[in-house]
Amino acid sequence: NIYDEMERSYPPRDNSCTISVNGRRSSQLFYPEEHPREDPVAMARRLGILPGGQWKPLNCHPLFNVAIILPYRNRQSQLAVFMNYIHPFLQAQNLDYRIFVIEQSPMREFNRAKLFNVGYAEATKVNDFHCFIFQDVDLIPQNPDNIYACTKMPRHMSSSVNTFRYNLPYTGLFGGAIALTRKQFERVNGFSNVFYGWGGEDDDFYSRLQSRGFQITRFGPDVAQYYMLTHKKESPSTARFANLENSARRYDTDGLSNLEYRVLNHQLRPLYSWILADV
Ligand code: BGN
Repeated sequence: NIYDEMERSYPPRDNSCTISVNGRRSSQLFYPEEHPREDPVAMARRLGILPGGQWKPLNCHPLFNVAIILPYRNRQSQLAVFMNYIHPFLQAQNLDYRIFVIEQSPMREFNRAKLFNVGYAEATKVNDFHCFIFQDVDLIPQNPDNIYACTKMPRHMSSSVNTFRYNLPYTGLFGGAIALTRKQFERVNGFSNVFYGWGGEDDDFYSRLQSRGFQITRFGPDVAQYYMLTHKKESPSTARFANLENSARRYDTDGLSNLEYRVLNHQLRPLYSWILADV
C-alpha cells in the first residue's frame, strides 16, 4: 500500500484528496513525445494553473504540498515538452504543487547541485513547502502511479530509465529525480556547492544521506519508469573525483550552510516560476 510509505504534508481530514490516479493501470505508460504541444498561456488557462506554475485541487483537501525544482540551462525544447506533459500528470495525482525552474547564468560550468540548493532557498522564501522533488528537465515519468510527493525515507524516483534499458546501473545511484522532505534535506545540509561540470554531485549527496544514517527507498521498477529526452552527452568533469574524495570533510561546511548566489532575474511564467541565478 503506497499510503504507508508516503509522508503526508497535511493530516488526513474530511474530504482529503486521494492519490489514486483514476484507475489507470500501472502498466499503461505515457509516451511524452506523442503528446501534442499547446501554447503555455492557453494550457495554463485550460488547466487552471496560476502564474508561476502553481496549482492545487479545489474539490478536495490535498495531502501533499510539493515544490518541484528543475535546474536549467539551454534546453528550451525539452523544457517545453516537460511542462506540457508534467502539469496534467501532477494534477491527476491531486497534489498541491509549484514548479521552479532555476536557470544558471552563462560563464561558469553548469552546477546542478548548487542550483538545487538555490531552488530550495528561493522556494522556501515563498511558501513553507513540506516536500521537494529535485529533478532534471530531460526526465519524463512514464507511470502515473509514480507519486510526486515525499516518502518517509528519501526516495530515488528515477531508478528505471530507458537509456539504462530500465535497469538501475548501481545501487548507490541517487541522480535524475529524487524526493526529500524539507527536514531530510536540511538534515544533510543540502547538496555540495563545489561540483561544477558533469558528474559526482549526486554520489556526494548519497554519501551525505548515508553519513546521517538515512536509508533510501525506491518504488518498483515498473512504477519508477522514466523516459529520457535525447540530447548530446555531456563530457564529465575532471574535478569530480577529487571533490568526491574529500567530500566527507565538507558535509557541515559546504551546502545550505554556506550557500551564496545572486538572483539576476525572476518571472512568474504561465507554467513555472523562473529564476535566473549567478552561482
Ligand atoms: C556516474 C556519475 C553520476 C551519474 C551516473 C549516471 C561520477 C562520479 C565518479 C565516479 N558519477 O558515474 O554523477 O549520475 O554516473 O549517469 O561521475
